[in-house]
Order: sequence, then structure tokens, then C-alpha cells
Amino acid sequence: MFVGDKLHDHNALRLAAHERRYAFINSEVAIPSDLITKLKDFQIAIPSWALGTGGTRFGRFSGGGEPRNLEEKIADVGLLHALNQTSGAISLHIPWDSTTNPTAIKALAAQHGLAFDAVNSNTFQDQANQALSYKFGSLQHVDAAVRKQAVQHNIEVIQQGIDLGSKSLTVWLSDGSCFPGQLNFRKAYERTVDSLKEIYAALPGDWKLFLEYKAYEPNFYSTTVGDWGQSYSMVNKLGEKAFTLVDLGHHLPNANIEQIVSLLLMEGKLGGFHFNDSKYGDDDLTAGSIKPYQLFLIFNELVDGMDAKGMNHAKDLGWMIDASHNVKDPLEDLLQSVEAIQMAYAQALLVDRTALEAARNANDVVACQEILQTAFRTDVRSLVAQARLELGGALDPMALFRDLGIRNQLIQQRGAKTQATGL
Ligand code: PSV
Ligand code: MN
Ligand code: MN
Repeated sequence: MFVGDKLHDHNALRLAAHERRYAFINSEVAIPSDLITKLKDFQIAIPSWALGTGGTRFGRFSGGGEPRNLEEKIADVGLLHALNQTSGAISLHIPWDSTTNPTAIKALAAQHGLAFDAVNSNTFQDQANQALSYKFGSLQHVDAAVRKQAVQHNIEVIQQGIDLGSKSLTVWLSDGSCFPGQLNFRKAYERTVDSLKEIYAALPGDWKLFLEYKAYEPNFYSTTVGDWGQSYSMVNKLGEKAFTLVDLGHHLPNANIEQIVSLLLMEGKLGGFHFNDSKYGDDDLTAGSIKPYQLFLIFNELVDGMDAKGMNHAKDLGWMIDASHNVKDPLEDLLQSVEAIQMAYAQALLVDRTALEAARNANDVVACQEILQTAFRTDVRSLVAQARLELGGALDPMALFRDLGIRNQLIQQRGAKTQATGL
């Protein structure tokens, strides 16, 4: 509705400059022949809860025109996808995005060229009309009735996902404790695994279960699925359809996330990602905005590990953003995140792996660093733009978003005071 013919004019205006840059990188850098195809295949799912201005516990400052319902959230992701042709899926959070008409919702998503990525359950909040409280946990709760309610909720989420054509469930638990002594760690762990087993039993054969971990917040003494080791040991107890999900913001400071990624991949238990960036904790900042080198190093391990296992980069892991902002236009933020992820992926594809392995075997530490940083310091924006162009997207999605005045149009349509559901 918004993008239409303007995209053609936008690209026509920029084509000559783009072709110059694209020719230059091809003349300077050895580009693998399948790099553009790989970039084109790589889709990054958008979380429904990132489409509104993210709040902090101190306040929320809506920029206006936020989606008021699931239909409008789908329209927003459709808009992003029309601009970049790389955001072809939406991830829903239930009950925020519950629908009584999955057939119509599915048809609407299809009109925008969107699929449904992982569905997310929510046992970290109490909902109106909910019988029992999650104040002291959900799947870990000392009261079997609370655990049962939480298990039942997850099974309902799976059902809603089946109706929409989703193929995975992401479970993130806020369960844990705030003070020493509050919780028997071992029993909390065992109760959580038992509850997860019941959820796992309800998973269709072609589905995956992703278990996300997080070091702290909202619990500040212990989190029951607090790190990759806890998630990994739990998913191993569940079975072959269960995997660990890595949210980049969920680690203690200075954690070596790329090493975690490498080992989970090696063990066949890496399920997917929630991309974002952070300076301090679970800051949910735009991917690549604080530590772009770390993002590249993660992709470097992904490419290496997935290739070693013969995995399909685009399809065999779940790629999703989990970021939201108090100060940015959420759609602009998502365009930036998608592009940062594509750039890190493109740079990782440029790494000369034969030379790197030879340098490692020769203990040539300096050469190892040079090889990685040569790839990281390559300006790959024209490669990413070329992939977008071939897919029918905009050469500069952000410029087109702004030139079209999309936010103002959304404000006019939806109002200046709308607030999307979510945190
Ligand atoms: C928790 O911090 C988290 O990263 C989980 O993925 C949630 O589902 C999401 O944020 C939204 O609250
Ligand atoms: Mn997350
Ligand atoms: Mn988080």
C-alpha cells in the first residue's frame, strides 16, 4: 500500500552509484560465487512485540501509529518485507497476539508474503482472568496446579501455532529466585524439566522446541534456566526436537558468546537466535549497534559450524530479532537490525577459511587475526544491497521508508496515541 511504484523510482535513482560500488568490491575482493544467493535465501523473523515502542520500567514514549492489533502488526512486518525482502516471517507472542480467526490471519500474512516463525509462550506475566499467579514461577512452581496451568498454556500456544502454520515453540521462563534460600535449585530444576517434558509431548513431529536462557532479570539471585549449560542439559533430557536458543542479551558481561554458539552447534543442540545488542545487560538494543565485531565473530562460528555439519544456513536454525526501543522508531530500528545481521553474515562468508585453518595449524596468531579482520573490515553494504535488489527490495530501505513518510501515514491511519501490546 505504501511502497508500490515508488520502490522502482527509488532504485532507478540509485542504480548507477550502486553498480559502481558493486563492481568495485567484485574487483577488489574474492567474493564466493554463491554469496549473493546465500544472502537472498537468508530471512530474519520479526517479533510482533518489537513493532511498538519498547518501554523501560520507568516509562514508555510512543512515537505514534503503533499497530493496534495483530492485523496491523502483520501489516507492519509486510511493510518491512516490501522494503528489504528479508523480513519474510513474524514471530507471535501468546496471549498478546492470540486470534480467534487463524484462517483469516494466515491469509493476511500470505498476502504480505509472510510466514509464521516460532510462537512464544508467556508465563512471566499474570493475565486478567488467570486462575493462579506466576509470581513465584511457572514451570518450576512448588504448587503442581500452577505448573499444570503453565504447561496447559504452552500446549495452547502450540495449538495456535499449528493453526497458523508455525513450526516451533520458544519457551522463555522468568522462573528463578530473588533471594538466597528462597528456592531449592535442584528441585526447581527437576520440576521445570518435568513440566517441559509434558509440553514436549504435545509437540507435533515436525516441530522444534527452543529453550531460551537468561542470566538474570526479573529474578536477581537465580534463574532456573540461567545459562546455556542449564538449557543444554534440559533440552538433552527432552529429546531430538528440543534445542537451546541464544538471545545475545542474556549473558553475563563479557561472556564469549561465539564460543557458546560453536559448542552448541557442534553438539547439534543450537536451535536459533534472538538477535539484539547490549552494553550492560538485556538492553535489547539494535543488532550490531554496540558490538558489531562480536556479531561478526558469532556468524563466523555459525558459518564454520554449519558448513562442518552440512547444514542449510537459511533453514536449519531459527533466525529472529528480539530488540525494542524507547527512543527509536521501531520500524527503522528493525530495518537497521536486519541490515546489521546481513552484513555480519556476508562478512563471515568472506572469511578465507583455508588460509585461517593453515594459520591456526602454524600457530600464526597474527595471521589468524588478520584473516578475520580483513573480512570484518570489508564494506559489504553493496553485496547486501545487491541481494535486496535481486529480490525486488529497495537499494536503501531506510531512505525509502523516510522519503515515503511512512510513519506519518501510519499515524494518520492509526492515530498518534496508539500503543502496541507487549512489554
Ligand atoms: C526475555 O527477556 C525475552 O528475551 C524473551 O525472548 C521473551 O519472550 C521476550 O524477551 C519478550 O519479552
Ligand atoms: Mn529473547
Ligand atoms: Mn530478553
